[in-house]
Amino acid sequence: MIRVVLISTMMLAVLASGGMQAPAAVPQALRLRGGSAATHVRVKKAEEFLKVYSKKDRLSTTLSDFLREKAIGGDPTMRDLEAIFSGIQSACRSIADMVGKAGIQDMTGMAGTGENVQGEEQKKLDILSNDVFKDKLTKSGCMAYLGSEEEDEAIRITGKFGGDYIAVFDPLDGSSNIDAAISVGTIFGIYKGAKNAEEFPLKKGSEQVAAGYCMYSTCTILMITIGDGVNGFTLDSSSGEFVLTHPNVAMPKRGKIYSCNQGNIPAWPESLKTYFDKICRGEGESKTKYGLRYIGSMVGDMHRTLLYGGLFLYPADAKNKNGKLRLLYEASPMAMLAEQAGGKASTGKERVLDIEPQELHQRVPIFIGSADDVDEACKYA
Ligand code: AFP
Repeated sequence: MIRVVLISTMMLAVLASGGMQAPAAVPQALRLRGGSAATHVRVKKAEEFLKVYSKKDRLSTTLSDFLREKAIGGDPTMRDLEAIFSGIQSACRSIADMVGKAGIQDMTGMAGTGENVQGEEQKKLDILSNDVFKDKLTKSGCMAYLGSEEEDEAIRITGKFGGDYIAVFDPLDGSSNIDAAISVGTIFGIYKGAKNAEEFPLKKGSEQVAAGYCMYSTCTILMITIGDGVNGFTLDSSSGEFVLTHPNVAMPKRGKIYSCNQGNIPAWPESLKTYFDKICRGEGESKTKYGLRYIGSMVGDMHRTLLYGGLFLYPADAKNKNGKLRLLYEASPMAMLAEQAGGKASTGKERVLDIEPQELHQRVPIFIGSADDVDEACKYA
């Protein structure tokens, strides 16, 4: 009976018209509940009809629905975040499209613009992704400053689009992998309170109001936190919507995978070499034998670590005294996601989110992942 009530009169009328044959016999259960043969046929037909377009497609929660629901109630920060994420979604859709078509549209390879402020050569897609991300964030109307991996200095947003927020981002992290069609991603952190700042305000990661990444891989996934857990949304290419596919992500307390550039091991401190020797033999604290997975694209390596657990690290070594990864637009956003999913992120000496940044492109060593794995590794850092 409940199902009968749920089906609208209009739908039933449509289904009932069309020369359906009455069934030979009314099932016993329906007769006992007083249902007629015609009702039975209509219900069955409606059920078949509803299966054609699956419930998942009709009633899925999109990122826009998710944020709208949180904004109901009037929290002004949530209303701003809705606008900011609308820009981020739009930028990520465009970047996913460009990444997918890179080979066809001659967008692979170097841009020929020389090295950026990090001393790294820019790829064509670095420049294009940066342009898209800047444009969409600016048009959110919420931004006061944008700090990008691809820009030497932070950009001040004034005029009609000027707002109170700071976005720091790496528009296409792991772009050295692009030409081989390996996973890459966009990483971002969002801060508040910059409206009247004369200079780019450098804030600790713990002050982020939101953070996330978008991974461009076998599918496009946007993982976000607004400070109440981590949720993941997969781009449905037919509707263009990011659909909630990974609600309330919880990282396992311990994993059995480690992820690092093992080519750097000769330059690592001896204590860290000892740690890896132990976990590879199953002689670490968990007595589990660990395996190595390394993409060389932080978003891909962190996505796996968030879902499966384990440890991702880029420690300081003899060559990279401060590690390689950038505090503001790589380490801090990932640290917020890790902590919000129940994991940890440390430099080996202190919590990543507690570091007072000194400059936009500052580098920092990082140990990030399952809480127990990070704790154990930091004893050897
Ligand atoms: P690219 O953007 O130059 O490919 O660098 C990627 C990255 O910043 C980060 O995503 C990786 O985890 C890390 O560098 C890989 O560094 P190695 O190539 O030294 O392993």
